[in-house]
Amino acid sequence: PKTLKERLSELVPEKQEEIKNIKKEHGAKSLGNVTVDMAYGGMRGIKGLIWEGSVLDPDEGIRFRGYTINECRELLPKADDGEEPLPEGLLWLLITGEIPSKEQVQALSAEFAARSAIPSFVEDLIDRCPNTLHPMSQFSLAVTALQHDSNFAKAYQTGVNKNEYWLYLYEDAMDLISKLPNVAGRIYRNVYKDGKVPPIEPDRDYSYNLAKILGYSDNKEFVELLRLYLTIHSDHEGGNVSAHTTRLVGSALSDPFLAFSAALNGLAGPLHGLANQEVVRWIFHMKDVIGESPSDETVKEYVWNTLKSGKVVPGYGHAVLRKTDPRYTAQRDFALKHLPNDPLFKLVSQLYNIVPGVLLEHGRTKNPWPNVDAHSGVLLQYYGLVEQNYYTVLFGVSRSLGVLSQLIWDRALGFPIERPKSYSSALIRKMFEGQ
Ligand code: FAM
Repeated sequence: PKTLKERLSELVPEKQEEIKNIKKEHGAKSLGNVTVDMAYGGMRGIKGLIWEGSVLDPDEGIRFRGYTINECRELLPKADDGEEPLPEGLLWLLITGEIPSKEQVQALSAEFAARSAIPSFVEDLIDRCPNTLHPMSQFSLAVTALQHDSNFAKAYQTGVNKNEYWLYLYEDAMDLISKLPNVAGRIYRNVYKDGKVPPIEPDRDYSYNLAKILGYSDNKEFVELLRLYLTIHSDHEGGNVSAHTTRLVGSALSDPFLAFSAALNGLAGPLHGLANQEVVRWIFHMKDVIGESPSDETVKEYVWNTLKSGKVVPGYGHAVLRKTDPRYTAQRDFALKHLPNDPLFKLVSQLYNIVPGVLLEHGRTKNPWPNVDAHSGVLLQYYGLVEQNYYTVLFGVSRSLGVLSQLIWDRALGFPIERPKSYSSALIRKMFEGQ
């Protein structure tokens, strides 16, 4: 069977041709109007990006290359000992648009393991971080430092032809994804354990190896959870902060390490990826205030108190989604199967029954339903990975799959440097009030 790079090499010229034709046929057509409100409102609703790997429907949620999460769970290859999809297969799907064979996925697992070592100076850098430095900051600086060995940056310096950019970008993307378990695992072991990092096993899958580095691979269910987790957090179309940042920074021809570390800094924000940490913190605080098994009434009051004190309810709401996030539902399915009687899961379920009603009554948020972050923490807690400040690192490992897949295509398709136009408020007034 073909390797991912071989298949991609066949697809690149086809896709280049397709885009040329799309631009010729439809290039002058409008994707919609841009209003002054949109310019002030975080560009919400402006259709101004092309993103091949996934499209987010407000009601149905994400589809990866046209496949829903449930379809991916069914169709993507599984490990011999598992039922959840292997994220290696999702990467193949995101890059090619095709469902890979089990053999092809196994080859990717082996490739990731083979490329997984990180330079000793990056190990030293991580080891020298104080435990009080947030894991996401350590993650970001380690990924920046991996830039040292960027194939793309080197090729650019030696004056490679731009038609070949994507080949080097591909190598960097594969290197970066492969090295993330060693980076993320080292941070975890340093901050929360004794600093000893076990080796990657060359014949195991990516999620198993990540679980092993973290110290949880003896639990098969946890490995399964990671397979699901890494699959569903990978990509959420192009406009979210981490995806758009990767695209934006990469468009300056900064290499993938620089682009992805910038994305991690965005993912570390509480309105984006840090929300999974915030959800657990908020639920623990709730338990402290109203007890382990509170009545619906007291939960409702706690939610109202959060809103009245001018804070967001973490894990609820979304800029695009208008229904329950299918990534939430997939994790809920997992919990119903593996931990139906867990008290924390019961609290999360109780919140699911109560929060949307409160948010609707509050009347501000456009989407009262839970997003992916409302559920991920409780699953990790159950298996003993209780350090919630670490959770966004796992989100980051997964997000690499989506954003780097697209970055390969950005260069293969010759997308230009991003540079939208901005106006000042004075100019807006001049334009519409004629002053
Ligand atoms: N709790 C309280 N208020 C909320 C809210 C929530 N969960 N979600 C939205 N609002 C407020 C929002 O702050 C805004 O208030 P103002 O009018 O006072 O400015 C108003 O409702 C309208 O906002 P919106 O249009 O519904 O949402 P946005 O598109 O501006 O923002 C989110 C989207 C996700 C940033 C927002 O819903 C939020 O802050 N949620 C909580 C944090 C969270 O869970 N983030 C994770 C998102 C996730 F899926 C991810 O990136 N991983």
